[in-house]
Amino acid sequence: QIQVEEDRIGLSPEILRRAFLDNLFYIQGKPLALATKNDFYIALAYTVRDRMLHCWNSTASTYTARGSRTVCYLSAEFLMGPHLGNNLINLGIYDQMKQAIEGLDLDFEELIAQEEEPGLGNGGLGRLAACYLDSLATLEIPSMGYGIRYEFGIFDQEIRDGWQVEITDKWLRYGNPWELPRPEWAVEIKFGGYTEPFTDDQGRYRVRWIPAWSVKGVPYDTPILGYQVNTANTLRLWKAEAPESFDFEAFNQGNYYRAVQEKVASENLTKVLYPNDEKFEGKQLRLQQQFFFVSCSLQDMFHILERQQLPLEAFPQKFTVQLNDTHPAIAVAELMRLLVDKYLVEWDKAWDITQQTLAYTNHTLLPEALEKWALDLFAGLLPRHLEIIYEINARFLDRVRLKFVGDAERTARMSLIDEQGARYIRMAHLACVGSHAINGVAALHSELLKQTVLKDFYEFFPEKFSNKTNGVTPRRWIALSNPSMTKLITSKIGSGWIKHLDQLRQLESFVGDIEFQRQWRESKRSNKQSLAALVKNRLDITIDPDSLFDVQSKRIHEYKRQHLNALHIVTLYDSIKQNPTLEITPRTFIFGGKAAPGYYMAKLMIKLITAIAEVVNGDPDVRDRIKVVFIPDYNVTNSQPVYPAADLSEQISTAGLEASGTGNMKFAMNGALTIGTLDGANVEIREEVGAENFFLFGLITEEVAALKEQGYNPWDYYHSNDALKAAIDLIASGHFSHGDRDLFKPLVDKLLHHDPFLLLADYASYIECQTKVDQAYRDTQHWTRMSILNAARMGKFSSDRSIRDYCKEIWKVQPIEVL
Ligand code: 26Y
Repeated sequence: QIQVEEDRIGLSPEILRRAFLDNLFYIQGKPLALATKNDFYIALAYTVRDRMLHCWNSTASTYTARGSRTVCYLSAEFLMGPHLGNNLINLGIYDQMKQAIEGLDLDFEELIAQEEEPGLGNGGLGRLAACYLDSLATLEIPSMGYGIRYEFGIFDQEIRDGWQVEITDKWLRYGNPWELPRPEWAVEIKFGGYTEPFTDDQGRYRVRWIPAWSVKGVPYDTPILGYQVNTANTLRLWKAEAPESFDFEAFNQGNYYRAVQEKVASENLTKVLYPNDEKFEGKQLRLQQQFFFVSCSLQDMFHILERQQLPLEAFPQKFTVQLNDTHPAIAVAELMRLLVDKYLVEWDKAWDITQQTLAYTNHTLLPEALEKWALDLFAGLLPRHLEIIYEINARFLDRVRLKFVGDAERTARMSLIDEQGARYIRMAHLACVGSHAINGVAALHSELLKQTVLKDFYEFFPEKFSNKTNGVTPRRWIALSNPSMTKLITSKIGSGWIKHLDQLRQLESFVGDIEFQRQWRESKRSNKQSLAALVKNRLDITIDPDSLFDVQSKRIHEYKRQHLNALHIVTLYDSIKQNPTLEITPRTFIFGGKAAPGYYMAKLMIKLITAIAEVVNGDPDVRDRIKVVFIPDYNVTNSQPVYPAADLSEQISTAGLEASGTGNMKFAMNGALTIGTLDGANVEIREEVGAENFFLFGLITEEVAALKEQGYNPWDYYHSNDALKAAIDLIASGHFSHGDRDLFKPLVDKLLHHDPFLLLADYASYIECQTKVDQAYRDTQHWTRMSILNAARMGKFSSDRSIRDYCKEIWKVQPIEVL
């Protein structure tokens, strides 16, 4: 019996190996000789999961016993990335397990690479949620992630003939060993129908909602283990299923086919993640998804309250709920409905509870990303919630009128309902009114929020506003992704930095140490070598690890300006063609990123990059000076070898438009230098690493606004800069499109005639800055110094710091140690 226990918890290579073989046989049903790679992966995953389950159980019982206050992080997206490697790091058994597996003559890295990552997010916002879960667990904060278990996550990207092609992400195809379904905690979610007022038997005025249909929400739980602690929190994702019984029983008497149809319809709800980021589409299914996961999660909290026999008033003490953008903002109305209609709490008290419980994070200033639901669509799906929103609005606008007497325009601007023309519900307004705290995700962004989109709200309740600069987890983004640098750093300053990233500052004392510099370069060089091997393997392109690796990887978006980067490449290409003996620092331009399937211009940007790559890489005149690579299917898995291999990180958004950025942090932590605008967290990164270790260019936010104000004309820039004109003309001429002058015309025309993201205005400054990069890279010693200082000074951007700030200033929660 003791031996059985040991096999599930023991950490030595011998026990791990025995446990692995045991799982292979008893879970996958295969002996070593018959097992496939996937069988090995699953057996390995269960071997790791077994070692997490004690922590998970003790965590739950500790929280219950201590009556802890819980952070509930509500997010429509969790871009977790593969679990296996991360869990091995957090358990502290990566090397032991490697030894155990290699002892069986199996390729450990290959088995880790076997995992299909849960791509349940688009980009920055979803990945931030994942980093925050890691830090919450590591900091021993009682917390729960709540979201949607999409059957199909973000699409897989293939590049065919230079264009993006989307392939369905079947991540659950071979099973998911990390989740446990909890059907016993399913909840019912209602939709549609109508409401009617009535007087209850105590003579109270009440409203009854008679919904038209319902679905069942089934929770699937994944343990989230902290780094070298016993805390394992929970990510609870909801799957929609057909209801146990609604009226269908009667309705479907004898109609088997119809009954099955209903089941299919219910399950559609959580089928697929919407692949748009930062572009709102008022689709009914999307609103259903939002309400579904919010209602499931809030009902779950009430069940926990009941199970712990706590009164309703305790709700805001027991739970603090963070809304990750407005995607879960319907929580304001749903929490009010549950309190008022179901639990019979009077309005004012319910409103207190709601406000005290909720807090809202804004992630974007782009007007096209702000969610506003057409009123009739909303009314059709959530008639009772609409009434509640009207009531919230009426009471809120009364207060606005009282504070700003006679300012009818302000009242109209602040209304939860947009009534200029067709009527809409403004979800950001709902979130602001229903929350006690509102934050942006970088200092600049938080300031701009107060000056622009949320100005009226800031003037009305300034005390709600604060900044919480984003961060990323050093566990995944350094310890797991960059083992060579991790080893080197640890050899100098010990391993405390993985939990206390500020300790990286100790590296500063080695910055002048020639031997350390050499080791630093060697580590970077080996990471570049690995990426080069991957590129060779996947794309059959040879890239030189001694060239400067210049990387821009992120969602493809006009405001992120991948096409500005492309203009630089074309400019370099053109100057080599004009002067074939031109001496430049050899560079490899690396791109990665997905375009929203319906975003035509972004897809054309991908085609432009791949078209330039084709010509540049195939031109013997250029050889060995510039290479261009587009890495297909950029996701968490594929990004992990990219950050450690970068020399230069491209963070070149139009100032004022990138709320924070988090890739910028991952690159700098891994020793890349940044070329960037004063935007988002770039501002703070530059402050930390020092202006002399950062390549700054471009207009600042105020200049962008002023230029637009005075009337921006890209045409003038085109005509007054020969290099710019030459680059654009070369694209327009069909040089990169086999003579086709039409292909890139929409892109070129937009730049010449509108250029809403001011590429042409920033071009000269960007090129000049890139020339400085070119020169700086030739001074190897100095570049190495700058690289070390960048990594050494990134402590602020650990998500541990972000989470500590949230805990102290918004959530008011304390760590609870799990023994
Ligand atoms: C409304 C819907 C279409 C929608 C879906 C996804 C709207 C927005 C998004 C995603 C937004 C997003 O990822 N924003 C990014 O959040 C990061 C984390 O805070 C920031 O670092 C990054 O600057 C911001 O663009």
